Amino acid sequence: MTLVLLWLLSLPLPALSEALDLQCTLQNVFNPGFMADGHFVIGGIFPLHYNQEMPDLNCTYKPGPVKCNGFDPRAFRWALAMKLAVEEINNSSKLLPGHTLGYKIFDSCAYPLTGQRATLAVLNGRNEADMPMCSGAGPMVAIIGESGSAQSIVLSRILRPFMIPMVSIISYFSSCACLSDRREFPTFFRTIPSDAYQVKAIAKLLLHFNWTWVGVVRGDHAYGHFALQGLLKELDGTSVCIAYQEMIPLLYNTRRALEIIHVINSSSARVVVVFSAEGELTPFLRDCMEQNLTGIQWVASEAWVTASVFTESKYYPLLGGTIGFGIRQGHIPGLQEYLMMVNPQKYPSNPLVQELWGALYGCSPSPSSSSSGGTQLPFCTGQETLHKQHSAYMNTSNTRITYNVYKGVYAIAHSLHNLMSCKPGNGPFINSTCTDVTKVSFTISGERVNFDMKGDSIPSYDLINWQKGTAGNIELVKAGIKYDIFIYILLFTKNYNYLSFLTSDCCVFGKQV
Ligand code: TCR
Repeated sequence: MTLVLLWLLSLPLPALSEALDLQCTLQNVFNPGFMADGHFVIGGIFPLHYNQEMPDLNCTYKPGPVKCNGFDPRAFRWALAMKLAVEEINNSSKLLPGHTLGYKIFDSCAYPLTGQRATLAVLNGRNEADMPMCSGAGPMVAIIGESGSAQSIVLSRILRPFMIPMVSIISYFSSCACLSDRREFPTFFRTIPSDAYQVKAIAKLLLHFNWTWVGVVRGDHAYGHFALQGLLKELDGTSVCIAYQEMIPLLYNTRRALEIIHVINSSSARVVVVFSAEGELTPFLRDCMEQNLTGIQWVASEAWVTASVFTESKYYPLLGGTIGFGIRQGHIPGLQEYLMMVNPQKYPSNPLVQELWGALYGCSPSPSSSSSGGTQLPFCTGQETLHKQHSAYMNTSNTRITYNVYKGVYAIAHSLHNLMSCKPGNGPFINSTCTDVTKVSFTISGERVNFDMKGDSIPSYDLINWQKGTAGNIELVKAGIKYDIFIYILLFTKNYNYLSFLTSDCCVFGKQV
């Protein structure tokens, strides 16, 4: 802290004012990936890169800009789903007639600190009076984001002191039960169910299969922490006991991973519940493979139970039989065609589209850009055709998170629509006023969407089981196939046993049962 202060004081005056002048410059150094004007603007924050390179902060010279590495085509698909939804709404004569939505989409690099910068950048220029130099757009009404719970906590905390009640946050995959606390996160909503329901379901699953001795591994973040606490609470007083609780460190290190693998190996518990996101789990599972870990029945949290990176055949001995609850999927009409229309020729000055080409084809349509490692990629025309095999970007067969993003944008549009078509004196709130945007309810892709008092959506999960595919790869199979499991049924009729249809031949298991 003192060092930073000394560094600031040692700067010549113009440099000092430059360092302190945040007004509007964020917009320049931190450009939105996509933006469009409208009567109302929606911000979007997506983890368009896997990670970021921390600038050297030794305070002997001005730190360089943050560099984000590892472009994520899947997150790019989420961002485009937001853009598609906005464009659909703007073309609709029924929803928000006479008004347009604009958007500004930013990258959080899957990291809370960069997410914080993205939040400030989204808010910057919120209205002309506040930021005269950053004019041009309508008022910011909501933010679609953030991704991980840790990032959403940061985002909500930044917005809260400004008391901007209109700026609601609608997250597409922050599932931490902690975010349901209305006092702490008053404007937070989400289109993913709270983990409070998932841990109830996992506890039921363990009891259903009589898996009474289990280990738990979790990531080092709000998601992992609260999911573990929730599960412990659900299992309290049942016949299931926890053999160990281990944490994969945020900054992955193999030494610690080997210790965890040793604990798993030497415990007699053969069932391991893992609350982790796919990115951080990848190096851990690679180390598990190297250590030849087998015979484990993995219970996957929703964040990795549908992760396509683990479906290669080499993972079968380790992961075959994995079971867990995945969030409901939904169909987005026209998404595939929309994604196919994106190419570097159409967006010549958008660096993200250039990076998409780098990630999908290993080539660069602009001679000056290079890959994340700094090496020059071979040149390509930008006219290459997108195929179904570019699955990280093009796979729209079972959209879950993408669908959550899409639903979030529609939720905002319906709220605004209700707000504007409400007649004063006929509104549903105190003194029949029309002020609450939170009471929104609509149908999309055959699903009724609404939020409870805590901003949570109605939970519904698919039970997913990893079975051997014909090519030796892993196939994600919906166990009890015909059924979607609507867990909320259980919550309202307490004794409803929603797993009762699962017979012992429903699934493949990773351990001898
Ligand atoms: N909630 C996690 C992050 C996460 C995720 C995902 C990441 C969830 N589902 C799917 C990638 C893909 C669930 C969190 O941090 O809240």
